[in-house]
Amino acid sequence: MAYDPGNIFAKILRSELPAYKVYEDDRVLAFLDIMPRAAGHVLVIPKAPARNLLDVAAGDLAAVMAVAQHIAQAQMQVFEAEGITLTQHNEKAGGQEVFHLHVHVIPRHAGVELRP
Ligand code: D5M
Repeated sequence: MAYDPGNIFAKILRSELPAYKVYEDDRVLAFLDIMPRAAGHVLVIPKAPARNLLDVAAGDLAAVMAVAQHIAQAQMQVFEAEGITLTQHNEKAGGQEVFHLHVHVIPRHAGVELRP
């Protein structure tokens, strides 16, 4: 499937929409999810266009995952998390709603279910 530059995260990357940024480098942006499933829920995206896991360049995927690891390590401290959940959806049938690759990084606490 083709990449649509009109997607919400592409607009965030072009500063056409606001986001609460928590990390940025030349290849990756991380920001708070607007519908957090737990406090501190972060999305990590490549700056280069990629619809999802199925078309992302390997180097961009590696950069996204390296940042996801750093975010997770920070969440363990900042939110006193007891665990971290990563989720990542691909295509509508896979649960994807925004068609720019993103990895959800979600702090977890024992016995606390994720919000719907
Ligand atoms: O998840 C898409 C995620 O994107 C979902 O958790 C809400 C989030 N979202 C949607 N719009 C925004 C904006 N404007 N800022 C931050 N987060 C946003 P998916 O994996 O595609 O189902």
